[in-house]
Amino acid sequence: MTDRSDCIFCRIADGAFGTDIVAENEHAVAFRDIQPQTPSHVLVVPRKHITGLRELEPEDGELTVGVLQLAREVARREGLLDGGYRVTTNDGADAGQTVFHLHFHVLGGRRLTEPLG
Ligand code: DGP
Repeated sequence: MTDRSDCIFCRIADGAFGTDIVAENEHAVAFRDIQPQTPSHVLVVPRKHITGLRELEPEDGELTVGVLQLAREVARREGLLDGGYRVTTNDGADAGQTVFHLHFHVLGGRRLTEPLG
């Protein structure tokens, strides 16, 4: 398990690598996935280090709303609201989670017929 100091998404959120931030709010930042699976594939991550959905606490309610609002804002900016889009998260190794900082994939730009994320 990672903590903040060796977490790649914490470092991106802190601006460490100069990764382009697509959108942000008080609770979350959004940037493009390095291995896009769809024409538009953006990751939305909370600023707070949480390893995955299973670690969300009751006191993270405001953060959760902030993250989902940013996902919707990303979809709007990417022009996905008319055609539709998918928001997914992988929680744990069996689900395919590879980065252990909670993140939501915002996927769109084509018809989604398969499992993605
Ligand atoms: P998951 O499999 O749900 O844990 O998704 C992790 C995603 O993160 C995967 O689609 C690739 C992406 N990713 C991994 N490392 C980096 C990185 O350094 N920069 C960016 N932009 N994306 C990354």
